[in-house]
Amino acid sequence: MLWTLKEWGYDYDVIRLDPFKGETQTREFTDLNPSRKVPVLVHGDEVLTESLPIMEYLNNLSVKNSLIPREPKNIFKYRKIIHYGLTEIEPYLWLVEQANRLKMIYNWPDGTYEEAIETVKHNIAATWQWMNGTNHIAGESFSLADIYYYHLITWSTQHKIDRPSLVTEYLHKLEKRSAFPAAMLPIQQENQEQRPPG
Ligand SMILES: N[C@@H](CCC(=O)N[C@@H](CS)C(=O)NCC(=O)O)C(=O)O
Repeated sequence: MLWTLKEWGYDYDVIRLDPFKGETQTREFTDLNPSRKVPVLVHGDEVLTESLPIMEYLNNLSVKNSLIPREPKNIFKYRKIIHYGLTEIEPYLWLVEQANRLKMIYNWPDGTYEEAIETVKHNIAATWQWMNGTNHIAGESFSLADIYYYHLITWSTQHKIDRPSLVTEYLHKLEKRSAFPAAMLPIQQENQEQRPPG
């Protein structure tokens, strides 16, 4: 979400909450988001939750520089790629987290971690073709799908899931964008040690 705010140059303030310290369980926060998840965006009277819809909301505030394709064929490709990540990759990455690093909170049966890792490996490998021979994952133009997949791929790498070199080159290309948040890499390393990714 921070990356998207920077893409359009919006002004924002960040309040960081640590779920491990109960900071997402306070009355003040659950009034904003009863599911107790970050991120939450407060924009005027609007309280917005869920990362991808927030990114799309921010996109739609900016009439120029849309990061969502506009042509029907390209919209389909963009939506398919996002939908695939949301349904076939991200839930299994969460399972990997819950059955491993967060197992003091969750109680998944033995073997869940291994099964979830295999599922992520299999499902994410099907996406490598989308980065082959094109500048960006949903076509030639940069889109919100690139931001989302940067997050998914680097998250999978934290679990030692290999990727082909063309995908590493794709990630490096994204990191060169002027709006790429410089803080993102150290935050991921910190996440790996102590907090849920996101
Ligand atoms: N579907 C949500 C997931 C967000 C999410 O899982 N956030 C994690 C941190 S990255 C969280 O707030 N966890 C706190 C908790 O589960 O108590 C989204 O896409 O925004």
